[in-house]
Amino acid sequence: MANEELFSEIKSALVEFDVDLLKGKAQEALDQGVEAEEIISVLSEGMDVVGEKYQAGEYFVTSLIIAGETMKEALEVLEPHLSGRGGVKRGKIVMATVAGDIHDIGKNIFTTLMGTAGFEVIDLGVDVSAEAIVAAVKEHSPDILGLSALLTTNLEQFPLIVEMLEKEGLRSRVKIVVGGATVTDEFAEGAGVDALAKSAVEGVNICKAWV
Ligand code: B12
Repeated sequence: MANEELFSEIKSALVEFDVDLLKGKAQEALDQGVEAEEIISVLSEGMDVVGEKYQAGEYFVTSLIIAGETMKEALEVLEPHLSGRGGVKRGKIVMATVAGDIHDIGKNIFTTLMGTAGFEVIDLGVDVSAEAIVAAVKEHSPDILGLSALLTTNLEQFPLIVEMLEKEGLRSRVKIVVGGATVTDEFAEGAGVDALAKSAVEGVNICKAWV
């Protein structure tokens, strides 16, 4: 299939950090009528390849940084094409990447999609302490709390946040969705959150069903 070839070119351009080629290929895919959301999934697969190369010792931390920057450049091409649903305000979400973790590309994709789906997004940023997250839930009374984590060493922030919300009497007032490449179903279940989304698109669908 023609798309498959283009998708594989997009992945290689990302893995080789060829920003110009990547932007050109992303635009080509858009011109061919491929949905921006689908191109983001292809880019995420490319990021997995970068992660594998890092794990194999073929790439270093600097490569991860460059990959992150390359991905952000490609997202700039795609963001104006994400399907919006102007006007309707569906609900409010407070979003954060948990303490100790500075990965924000996945979080940003999810918050962008949530914004275009009509949600009011309060993005607390990265490396956000459990205390600050609970304080934001108290202050903003969101319908949903979204948490992102990519480091297995920091996943224990999820049950900690759930416990703190329970202590404050806030847990029953907010739905919690978590995401991030290293979060497993078993962990999410044990952490006491309401849902784990394997992708940003899946996350948006879960939130739409809730609100
Ligand atoms: C780019 C990258 C970085 C960049 C991040 C730049 C940035 N601005 O985000 C930098 C260089 C900073 C970095 C640093 C490190 N990284 Co790093 N990084 C990556 C890499 C290659 C890609 C991550 C990414 O952006 N993926 C693309 C996005 C789109 O995917 P995603 O985040 O999973 O998000 C998608 C879904 O999961 C979902 N999603 C994500 N969050 C949420 C939340 C909600 C609520 C919902 C609904 C959905 C959702 O939506 C997205 C789109 O579908 C991954 C490898 C990988 N396969 O993930 C390693 C990886 C995550 N890093 C890793 C490591 C080890 C590190 C470092 C410790 C390295 C070091 N020695 O310094 C540091 C830690 C820094 C810190 N304290 O956080 C490991 C983690 C291993 C582990 N099991 O814990 C990985 C898995 C690489 C590997 N294979 O070893 N990293």
